[in-house]
Amino acid sequence: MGFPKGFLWGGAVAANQCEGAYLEDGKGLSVPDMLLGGDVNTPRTFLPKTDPEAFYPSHEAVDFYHHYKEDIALFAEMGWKVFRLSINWGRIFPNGDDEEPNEAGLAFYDKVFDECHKHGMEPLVTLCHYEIPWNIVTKYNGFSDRRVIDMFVKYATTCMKRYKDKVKYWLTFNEINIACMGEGGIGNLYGLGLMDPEDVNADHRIPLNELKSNEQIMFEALHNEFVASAKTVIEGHKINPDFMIGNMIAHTTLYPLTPNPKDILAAFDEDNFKNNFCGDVQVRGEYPSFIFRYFKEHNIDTSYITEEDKKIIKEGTVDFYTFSYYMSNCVTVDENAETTAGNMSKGAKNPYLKASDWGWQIDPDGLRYTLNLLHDRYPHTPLMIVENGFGAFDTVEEDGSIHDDYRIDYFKGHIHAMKESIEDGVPLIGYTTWGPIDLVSAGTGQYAKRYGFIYVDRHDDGTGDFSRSKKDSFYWYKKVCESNGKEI
Ligand code: BGP
Repeated sequence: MGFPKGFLWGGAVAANQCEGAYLEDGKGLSVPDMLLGGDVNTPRTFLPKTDPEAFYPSHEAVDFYHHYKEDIALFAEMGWKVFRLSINWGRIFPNGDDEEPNEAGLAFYDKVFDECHKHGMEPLVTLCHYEIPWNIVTKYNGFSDRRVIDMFVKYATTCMKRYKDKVKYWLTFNEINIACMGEGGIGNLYGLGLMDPEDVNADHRIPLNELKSNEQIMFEALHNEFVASAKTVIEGHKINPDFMIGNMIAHTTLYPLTPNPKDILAAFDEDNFKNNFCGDVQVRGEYPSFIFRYFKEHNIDTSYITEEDKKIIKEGTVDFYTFSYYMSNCVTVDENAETTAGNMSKGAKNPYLKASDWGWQIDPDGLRYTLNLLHDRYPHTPLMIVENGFGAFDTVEEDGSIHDDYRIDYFKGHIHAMKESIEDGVPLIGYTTWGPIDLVSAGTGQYAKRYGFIYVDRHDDGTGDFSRSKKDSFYWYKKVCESNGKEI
């Protein structure tokens, strides 16, 4: 059977991780602009005071802002049908709460989308890939303030009206469930624009209501994102009924570590909380029953979920479900079990899997399993994988070549799993690999954690001339796209 005709092959980036030009043409600061680079062992940290020595990787990133023509031409050379990118909210509304949009920001994305179409590629636009304007963090404490719902919807509809003939595919919030991933500080700041009250550096933080727990505020903020997302779907379809508007979930597949029924149930509960809760709200249009047990046990007062909100969430269900897939983890009740070193989603170590240098366990079979689970759960909803890739240290040979066979192996396994899932009857409509061009890592802020088919000469010590070159994987992925997945 193989991949269907018109399958959307491509790649995915986020504005804050590739654009740079962080204050150019009227852009305001957004969350990642305030985060320092980290390394393999140190997660990114937030630095409130301006330190001239500090290195903020998003400020220049890989300078896509000035290289977009060259980069899009390289993507097209690989035979892509779709390019997933985000609009940087702060380019359009620099403070998030501005009256009027910033024309220079809108004009930049006009040029980017025109360039995509020139090369026969559809843009797939994420409206918020962690790029919450910094002013919304400091003035409103992110999405915990209901007023931010309408700021987001205004921003989203401004973009949808402007690009209604240029962009058909839209995603509302990147990895909306990051809040449930146990990431704490940076996870909440990225996903919800919430400053961690425990963060001693957080001198911009506005005082939280002392009567509310952090978790209470987190769930309220997440709820406000659900409402903002659903309103965007409703308004978007009025702007152009042909729009396909999706959600985006960080899916870390979870297995019980042993056949102990206690492990099975622990994995089941964790899977529901981390992977299914947000997707259920956005696809089925209502909060799943299991989450109310969690709310009860954690003393979450759910009176913030109004009848009006429920109607909006019901009406604004997504047209397709998209997700990132990098790894699987195991779950156990055994507190002494060995854990993975992963910085994003920790879990028990699976003795059958190898891991990347960052501890992310490599599991292509888990992708077939996941696609089938999702199809079972949401039988009438098309699925798309919008992130999958292998972060690695690459070596540039003397002649400039880069032999990244480890990356090719990773992709081969996962694309094979996609093929198998299509045989299983899963309605998979597309695949955009993560970081097709090297960019700044979201979790660690490193350049050294490279994902690209295209190498960028830029390093964590601030050196490099931003020149682009093709890795071996570039030629390999080109064959995949051009043969519609026949040659892997
Ligand atoms: C996802 C994010 C991306 C991306 C990717 C890889 O969570 O949506 O922005 O960066 O993970 O993670 P990292 O950059 O930490 O390797």
